[in-house]
Amino acid sequence: MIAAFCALCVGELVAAVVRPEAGPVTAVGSAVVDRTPPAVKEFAVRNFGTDDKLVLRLGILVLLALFALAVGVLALRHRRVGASAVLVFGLVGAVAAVGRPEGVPADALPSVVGAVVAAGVLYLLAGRLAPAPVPSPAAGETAAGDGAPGDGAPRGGAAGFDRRGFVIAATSAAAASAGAGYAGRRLAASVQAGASASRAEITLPVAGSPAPAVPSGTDLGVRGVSSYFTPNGSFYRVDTALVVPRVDAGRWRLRIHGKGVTRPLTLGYHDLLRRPTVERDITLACVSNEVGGPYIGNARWVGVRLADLLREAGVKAPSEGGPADQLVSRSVDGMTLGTPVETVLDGRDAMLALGMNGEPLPFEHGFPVRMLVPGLYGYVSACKWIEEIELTTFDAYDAYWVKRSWAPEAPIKTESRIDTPRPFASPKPGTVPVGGVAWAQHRGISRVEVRVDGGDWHTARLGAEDGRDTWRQWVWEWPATSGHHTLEVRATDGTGATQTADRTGTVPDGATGWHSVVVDVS
Ligand SMILES: Nc1nc2c(c(=O)[nH]1)N[C@H]1C(S)=C(S)[C@@H](COP(=O)(O)O)O[C@H]1N2
Ligand SMILES: [Mo]
Repeated sequence: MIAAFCALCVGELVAAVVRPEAGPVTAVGSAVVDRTPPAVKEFAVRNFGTDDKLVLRLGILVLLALFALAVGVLALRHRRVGASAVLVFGLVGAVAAVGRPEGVPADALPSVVGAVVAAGVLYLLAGRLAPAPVPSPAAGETAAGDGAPGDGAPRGGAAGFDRRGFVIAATSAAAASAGAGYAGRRLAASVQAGASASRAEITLPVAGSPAPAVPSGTDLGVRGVSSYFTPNGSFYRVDTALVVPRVDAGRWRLRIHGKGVTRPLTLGYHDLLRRPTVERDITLACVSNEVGGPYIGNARWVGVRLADLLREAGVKAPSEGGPADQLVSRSVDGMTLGTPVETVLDGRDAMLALGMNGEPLPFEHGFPVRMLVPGLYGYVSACKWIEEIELTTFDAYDAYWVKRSWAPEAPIKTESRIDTPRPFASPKPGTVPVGGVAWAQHRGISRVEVRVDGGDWHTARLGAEDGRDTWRQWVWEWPATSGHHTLEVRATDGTGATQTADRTGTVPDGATGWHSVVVDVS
């Protein structure tokens, strides 16, 4: 266990120099994420929510501890074999780190160096546990097994080993490891401080094209209904990053290139700040959001119109004869997302966002720059920590989630959610406000209806429309009578299409069905 602890601490220290994402636990965790089948991923998202990353880390640590115990027992009998087993673990970490989409050979270093040091520590500590030479005529030679076949088992029982020597060595190894781990943390923090400072220095521009004023009555002010704007601190977060990338805005670059790009562009953060900016209210939703789920939020974003940049680079939509139908965005952590070029150029407010609800993007939400395309689920549009845009075709390339059985194209489905009353609430008989949100980004919401126990549909009152790229609040005053009741909601979008009752899961392109809530009026 001490040797394993040592491996992790030394690994973290080396990772602080190489790259925080290359730390052994993070590397193995990321490799697991990359290979998780959709069903398991959905299970994790459903049961652990945003804590899924913590659960993954803890799982890896528990497994590692069990292996460490097994290797420790092995090392008591066969020191060299035990020490070699540690190296094998280092290899696993190294392969995991280098095998990540953004992996480079240097990413192997944290695991390799950690394992080599830990193998040495295990070898030494196991040696201290071996029986000391007993000065008796019966013992012809020392019994310290060093792994040579046949001589491993400590003879003479536990009595003979150098207890004092072991305790001193073990304590020193543990203390030195903790020191290395602490140094690693400090070093990583000081590296990140540069990114934090670059974010603190930013003053967002006043958008040349400000968001239209939010009409009064957009927020109905019904207790229990999601606020119209979602504060950054409670905005859902979905990504594969076990370590949130901290990019220094001053060093950030975005490259736009690929098929049909006649003028490739490389832009820095300040190049973007100098361009015409737009401010828009857009509701972002995750394809992993189950019916009634929490992975949706609405914010005011400031950014640069993506279409302007693409036009400048010479990009034409497929309908104009352009050769590329897919825009692949790539992030600093190797995530890839594929977006239809036609959609980005169809006039909607697709943007490279710099600001979220009045501040520079939080690190968790993609600082310094992320992409947003109103109307598309996040995994096909909302690349955080973006650093590259490549024009290609859907035939030529499958993005990260498409390789993992999600659909290549995924417009957001018309959906609605009951926020109040909560499931299994027990309101008193009388007027009970039933309320929530409904969304069909870029088509808008035209009607929301509620029914009780499968009865007639009642039209809910809608919050004023801020724009068709955002969700709308709704409320219906329910004359509630005593007893168990099932409330159901459905929305109709701006094209006149009503949300389907058919229940489907989130894979491959978003869940459908009506959200229902059971309450007990008493
Ligand atoms: N780099 C990167 N960008 C990403 C992701 C990711 O895993 N990595 N996840 C996408 C998904 S699935 C969604 S739903 C949105 C979520 O954005 P948020 O975390 O800011 O809410 O980001 C998208 N952008
Ligand atoms: Mo998502």
